[in-house]
Amino acid sequence: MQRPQHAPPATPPTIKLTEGWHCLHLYLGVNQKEWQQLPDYQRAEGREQLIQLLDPNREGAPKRIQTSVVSRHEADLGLMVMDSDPLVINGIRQGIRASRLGSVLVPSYSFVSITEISEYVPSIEQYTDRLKREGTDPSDPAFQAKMSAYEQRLPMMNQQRLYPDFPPFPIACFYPMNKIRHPHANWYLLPFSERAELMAEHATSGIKFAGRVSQLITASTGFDDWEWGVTLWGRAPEHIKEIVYTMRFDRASARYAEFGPFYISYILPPADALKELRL
Ligand code: 76R
Repeated sequence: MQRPQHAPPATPPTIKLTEGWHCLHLYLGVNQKEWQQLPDYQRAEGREQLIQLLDPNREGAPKRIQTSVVSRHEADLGLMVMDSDPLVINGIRQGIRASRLGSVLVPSYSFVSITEISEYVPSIEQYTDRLKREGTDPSDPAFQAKMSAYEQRLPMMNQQRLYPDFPPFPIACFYPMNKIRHPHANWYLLPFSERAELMAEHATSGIKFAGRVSQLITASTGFDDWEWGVTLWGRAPEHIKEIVYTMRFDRASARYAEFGPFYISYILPPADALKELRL
């Protein structure tokens, strides 16, 4: 029997995503007064609890967790946490609060998002069409080579978008962003074809940073106050400045993007990060 159109899907209710991971960026500051009040044995115990909690290799650890030390004064410690289960992620936040250092490490900013494959990632067919439009002849061996390279690359790239590995780079930059809805520049009133063209231009400018910057765009419409979280990892600090500056000139950013606060941070293992924080 055919199900009526308004019936909910037959899958059971769940807090997990059909595909992809939940993501939390969490920034915490040290409350010096609270720290000074802790006796030595509690400091040591708290330190051990945190090193254990934030260890990416412990049993039950979230699928991904990265600690970093933040430059701007609003925070000292930065965490990026990803998992299929949002409660595993929440376990990190609650675990910090419930630890001996719970009153010392005070959250000052957070950002909640999910991984996704952007609607502007060209399918094989869209990629073929684009090559043709750009004037590559389908009988040209170069056309075939580009096609098969893309066919090979796409599943890997999609895996990396949904279930990302963190790159071995020492610098992380996080900021939230929107595409604006102003009367004279409303991204959401553009036809898909125009948005796709602008995003293709954006991708072309991004690819020039391959090997120097690695990016992860997580979606947050309905999950947080901004529409996307941008996480950039840099091989060296100047590449972060250069990519953000360069992209300001992409039409998709120049005309339609607005940005929240930028958090630049330096990645360290938990024990080293705590040492850096003098904890
Ligand atoms: O995922 C891909 O590589 C396919 C092409 C691509 C898409 C669809 C891409 C490439 N991006 C896509 C989507 Mn991006 N990106 C940003 C920012 O600071 C700014 O001006 C904007 C912040 C940076 C720095 C960046 C980097 N991108 C998006 C989207 C989602 C749009 C949607 O779905 O509606 C946003 C918000 C966004 C923003 N992007 C790239 C980069 C880089 C470096 C690349 C090239 C990646 C590569 O090497 O292939």
